[in-house]
Amino acid sequence: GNVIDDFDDETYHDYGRMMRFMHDLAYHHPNLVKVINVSRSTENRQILGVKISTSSVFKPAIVIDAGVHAREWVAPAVAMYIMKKLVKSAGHDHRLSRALIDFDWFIIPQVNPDGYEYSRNTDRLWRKTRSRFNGSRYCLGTDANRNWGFKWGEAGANRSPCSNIYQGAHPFSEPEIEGLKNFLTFEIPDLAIYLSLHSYGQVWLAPWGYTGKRPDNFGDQQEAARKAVGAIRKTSGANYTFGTIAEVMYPASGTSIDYLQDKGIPYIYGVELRPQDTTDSYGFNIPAKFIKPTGEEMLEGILAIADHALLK
Ligand code: ING
Ligand code: ZN
Repeated sequence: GNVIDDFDDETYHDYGRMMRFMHDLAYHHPNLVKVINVSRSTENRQILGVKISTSSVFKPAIVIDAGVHAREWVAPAVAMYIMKKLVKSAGHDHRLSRALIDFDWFIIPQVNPDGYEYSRNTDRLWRKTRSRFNGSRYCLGTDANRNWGFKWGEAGANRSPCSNIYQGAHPFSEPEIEGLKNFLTFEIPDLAIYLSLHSYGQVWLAPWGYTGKRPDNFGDQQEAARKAVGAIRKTSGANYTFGTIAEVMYPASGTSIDYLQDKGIPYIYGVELRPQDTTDSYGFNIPAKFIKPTGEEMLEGILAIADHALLK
């Protein structure tokens, strides 16, 4: 084998292993892959991603982030699966090569590395970052998906640092999120498609989260999402439901989804990956053998969105 094949798709790797793999990809595919520096965490871990691109001219971008919530381990694993698959398929698989010609791909698999390592080593069900604010002696961490500066602190967020949906001391208080926002704003001139990977429940989510109302372009977003959900079903048989965050899940303010919708990005989705069951199954502890099928179906879903976006 080689260092690329040796990265096991069926293991929940630690943060350091994932970052090494991204450096390996860039080293062995210098004309296709670059490691990008997105931000640093509270505990000073680097938040890295890869840019996969066949040209030095900017193209419309697809951005995929994962690991915003620490315990949702399948999400970073799926992000790693997708980047490996794309790079290995370049110049071999026609459809994926095409997708690399049409778009610049940015994959940021570990937005919350401090939380992820804490979930691995100390508290499996940890969700938040690991920041600490004055006034909170006992409770650490902010919900990184309540910290964005659009409708911050409204419905579905909490002001108590002890809450699992704590919004943070102020918008973009988390260096992880401030850095990601700046990266998206200043380093990506034409953001066409943004997906944030979470788990679990098998739900394909569109804006808004802060209100039950639907955005003006909901019809087009829904059309694209229906194609994605259809492609997933065709790939694996898995059933994903679609709707807005507030409609299908619950109100949630300060998410990346709402922030980017407000900025006018055309295709923005949050995806709750496998498993589906909310009562009696694996939940966040989905076994590693499900990484591959979840990654395969998710890649098909994203390609369906990409096809749709190209037609517009
Ligand atoms: N669920 C999300 C949450 O932040 C969500 C709902 C997902 C909102 C994707 C926006 C984007 O509460 C989980 N599982 O964290
Ligand atoms: Zn989540």
